[in-house]
Amino acid sequence: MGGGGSGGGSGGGDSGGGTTTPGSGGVVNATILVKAGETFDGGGKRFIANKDTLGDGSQGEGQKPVFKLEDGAKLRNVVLGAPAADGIHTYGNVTLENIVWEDIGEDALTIKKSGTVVLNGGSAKNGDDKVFQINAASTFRVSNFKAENAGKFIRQNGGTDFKVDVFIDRCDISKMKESIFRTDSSSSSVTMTNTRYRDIGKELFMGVSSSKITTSNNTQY
Ligand code: ADA
Ligand code: CA
Ligand code: CA
Repeated sequence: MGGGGSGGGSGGGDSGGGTTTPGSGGVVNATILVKAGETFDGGGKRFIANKDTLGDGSQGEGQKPVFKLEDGAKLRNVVLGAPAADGIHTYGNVTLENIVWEDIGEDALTIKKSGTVVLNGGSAKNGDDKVFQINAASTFRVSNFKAENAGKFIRQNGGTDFKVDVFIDRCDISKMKESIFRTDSSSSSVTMTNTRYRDIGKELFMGVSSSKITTSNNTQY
C-alpha cells in the first residue's frame, strides 16, 4: 500500500464503530498519509508495516509510522497487525475511532504536534515500553479503550516541561510495568474516570503533581 489518501477500505458495518471485519489492508510499504480534514476508514482491515521500509516494531527509535494524521484528520476502524513499526503519528487536532493494535510496535501512537487528540474505542497490547507517547503540548482524550501488557499507558516525553492534559474515561488498563500516566512536567494533569485497572507496577500516575490529579468512579480489579 502506499500513500493512499482518503477513503480506505469500505468493509461492512459502517457508522457506529466498535466492530471489525476480517480482511487485509495489506502490507504498508510507505506511511499512509491522512491529509488535513480527511477521513480514512479502514473498514476493520488489518494493516501491517513493511519491516524494511517502515520498521520491525522493535524498540529501535526512528521507525516510521504506519499512519500519519494531519490536522483535522480522522482515522476509523483500523487494525494494526505485527509489525506495527512506530504506529500512528498525529499532527494537530485528530480524531481516532476503533483502533486495534494487535501487538504494539516501538510505541502505539505519538502526538508529534500540539492539538487535541481524541481516541474512542479499540485496544492495544504487548508493548515493550509505551503505549501512547506525547511529544508536544496537547490534550489527549482516550475512552472506551482496553490496554494490556506494556510499560506505561501514556508517557509525556521524558525531560519535557510543556503542558499535557490527559483524560481517561471508561478504559480498562492492566499489566503496566510502571504506570498509567508518567510525566516530568509539573504543569501536566490527568483526569481518570469510570475506568477499571489492574496490576499497575509502580504508581498510577508518576510525576504528576497531586493537585493535577482528578479521579472518580474507578475500580481496581
Ligand atoms: C524516546 C526517545 C524520544 C522519542 C520517543 C518517541 O522517549 O528518547 O526521543 O523518540 O522515544 O517518540 O518514541
Ligand atoms: Ca520511543
Ligand atoms: Ca516512537
